Amino acid sequence: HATHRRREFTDNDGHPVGYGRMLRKEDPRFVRGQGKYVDDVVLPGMLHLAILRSPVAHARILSIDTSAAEAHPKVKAVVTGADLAKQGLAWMPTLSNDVQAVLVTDKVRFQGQEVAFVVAEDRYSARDALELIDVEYDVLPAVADVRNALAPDAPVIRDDLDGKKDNHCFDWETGDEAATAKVFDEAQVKVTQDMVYPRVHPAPMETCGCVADFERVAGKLTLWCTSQAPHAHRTLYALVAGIPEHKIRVISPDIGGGFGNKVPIYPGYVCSVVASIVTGKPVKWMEDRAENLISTGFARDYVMRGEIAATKDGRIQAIRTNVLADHGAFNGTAAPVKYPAGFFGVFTGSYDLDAAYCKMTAVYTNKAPGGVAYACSFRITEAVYLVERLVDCLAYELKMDPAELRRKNFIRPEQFPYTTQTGWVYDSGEYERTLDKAMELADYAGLRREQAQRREHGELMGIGMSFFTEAVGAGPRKDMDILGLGMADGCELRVHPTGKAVVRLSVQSQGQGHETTFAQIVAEELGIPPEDIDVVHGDTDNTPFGLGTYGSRSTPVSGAAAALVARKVRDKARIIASGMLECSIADLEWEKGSFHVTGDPTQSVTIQDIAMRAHGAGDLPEGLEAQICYNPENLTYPFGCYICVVDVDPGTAVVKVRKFVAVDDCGTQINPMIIEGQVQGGCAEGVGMALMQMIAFDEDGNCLSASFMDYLIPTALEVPHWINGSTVTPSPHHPIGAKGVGESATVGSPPAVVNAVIDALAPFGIRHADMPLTPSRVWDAMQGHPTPS
Ligand code: PCD
Repeated sequence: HATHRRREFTDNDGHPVGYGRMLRKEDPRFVRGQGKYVDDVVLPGMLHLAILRSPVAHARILSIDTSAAEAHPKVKAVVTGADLAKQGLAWMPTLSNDVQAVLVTDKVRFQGQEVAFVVAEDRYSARDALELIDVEYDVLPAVADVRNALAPDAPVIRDDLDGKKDNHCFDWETGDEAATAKVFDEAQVKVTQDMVYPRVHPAPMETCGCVADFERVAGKLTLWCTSQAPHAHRTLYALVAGIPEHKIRVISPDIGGGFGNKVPIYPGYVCSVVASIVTGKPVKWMEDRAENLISTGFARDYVMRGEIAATKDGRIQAIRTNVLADHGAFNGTAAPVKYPAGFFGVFTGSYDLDAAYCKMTAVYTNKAPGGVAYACSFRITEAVYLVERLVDCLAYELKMDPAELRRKNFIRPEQFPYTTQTGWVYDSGEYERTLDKAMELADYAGLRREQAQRREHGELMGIGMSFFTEAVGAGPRKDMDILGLGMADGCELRVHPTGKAVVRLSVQSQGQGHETTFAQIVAEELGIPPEDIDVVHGDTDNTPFGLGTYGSRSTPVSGAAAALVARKVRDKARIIASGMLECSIADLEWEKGSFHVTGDPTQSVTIQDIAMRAHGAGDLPEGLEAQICYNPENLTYPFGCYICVVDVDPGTAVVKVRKFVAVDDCGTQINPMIIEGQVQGGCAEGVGMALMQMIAFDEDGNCLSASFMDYLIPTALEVPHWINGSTVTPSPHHPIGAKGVGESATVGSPPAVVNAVIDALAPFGIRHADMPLTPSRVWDAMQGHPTPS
């Protein structure tokens, strides 16, 4: 593993180069309030767009009267679905080959759906004018509970689809049904558990929005947009709106968090583009918080029945699951097309099984569309929750320690690369080492002793563990594309004459620190200090094509591209160096940003010398630059072990997370400080999902979680001081051995927290209760009747 060796070295002047805990280059800008977000874009003559949203979940539109709004002195245009339909723009494709209404033409299908828009001189007038639009709704019964969606008398939501007579969306299965049934039939121990992963929302700090500027003379559209995938968005606008692709420029400036929420194309973006074309002026649209929560991509919403089969002494043999998936009114899931259930197939977890099977039924409901991968590489969060809860249920029935049960069933190091029963090829892993480290950091044995003592006094202390394996870095082009666009990434690198460099990425950061870490990757390969390397991203006119940032794919895909493009530049530098040192290429050795003649370190040239020479007088054919496109051969499979300790107040049922240990293995680490930040943020989100959050609906389809008064975001008060640890098991197929990590904690932490709460409630004979474990739900569980979710 020579290429995986950590080389924390300094350049000739003693500056650190390459991997390590470097402070983030972007932070001086952010902490001084100098970030430039979409809402900071102000153009001359810019107009403002506001969207009228449906107050009801399911209704035919009988009439829309826009005359009063049009008469408002500051209003420039009012547009309805009927107007868009005339241009063939009333419907748009979703990322999963469904269609979604841009503005309602026939009937409303979820509360908050886009009905009309107003363009006015300022934001306030646009919003005021919404109130002047008169819409007559003929309200229909709504399907709000996924379990009722397929009832024979359920109202048909998608009657726009040809011949559609029910709310069925798709069926999907994976694994071997017969082989799994056989294992279950013969198994000594079988445990079945129903569980719900409730609908949650990414709720990034910055809501979605854009500024569309269509220049009539040039015929060019510039769209500043909160997008996690500017290149993919550009191509889709070109295909749908018919504007030639080179006449569209998508700029994703600083983004205040994405978490999957900014992957889809929302009606608001399309409306803004239309508005700019119609008015000939730049048009800004920014959602408010309620709009973001009720209408943009939700996540999860899986109703799962899990079954686990094992021997009496705790060898897990098979897992089987049946899932009812709520996809809302339009299937807006963002996942590679061949994977309608995302990467849910990894529900076999970190364990060596004999068989596995999943059957899934997806349905439409009168709820907002989505199914985005909220800090989750395409449904891995649901998969990990399922298996990690099931393992704890099994431990409960076998009266075994959950940590030992896991250890006993791990895929062993010598089994990698390991093909799971559902066909995923895990690249590398050393699970036991990570488990040991977490148990040591948490003092697991000590915690169990303390728990036993506290229980004697009626105290409810719980210890929960989860061990997860993720599949991130989509993905191999042969299997993975989104609407026909293969999931490879480009990268371009130029070294300027003075030895400073610029690297252009096709991915786009939403706060992860790419300006730092991608400079570090190039620095590691070229020996140029990261401070001297500028990272350009988020502008389709200035970066190579690629599929964007989600599913923790930047490091696995673009990170590989950055390393390889730097090696390509280094190969060019080597040729130039051989000319400068008048020796053959084979006689050159590379070290710390310089080449020297083998056996004579005094005969050397630095990468900076070479850069100047590459651009100097003489007959060298080209400068010092390169470009590549990287198509990953496999996904990367990071893993980790999380241990959570909670105390439940026996009088109020309030859960307090007291301690949380997270040991992550993401292969080679570029910046351990950033990795810890990623993990801590994701753990906080996990505590939120496990204990506080849910996008809830009443039976009429009214969204009950449309503000942060109802949809709770964990703060420093609700989370403990995190304890981070790591192990390093490089990916064998990634050029620098790195795996993704951005979503590991959101994936791994909810089951750890829930397992801890259930463990605390053991004295009540509780085996399961559904998230979010709010005081009322925990209280109900303590009374012996967990709330049905
Ligand atoms: N890293 C390092 N090393 C390794 C890995 C990694 O250092 N080995 C680092 C990098 O570089 C970056 C980070 O870390 O910086 C991350 O990475 P990744 O894993 O590759 O990822 P990305 O792609 O970059 O990103 C993405 C993610 C996601 S996906 C999400 S959700 C979230 C995360 O990211 N989001 C966010 N994180 C974050 N952070 C912030 N701040 N913000 C945000 O928004 Mo999805 O699918 O979209 O749902």
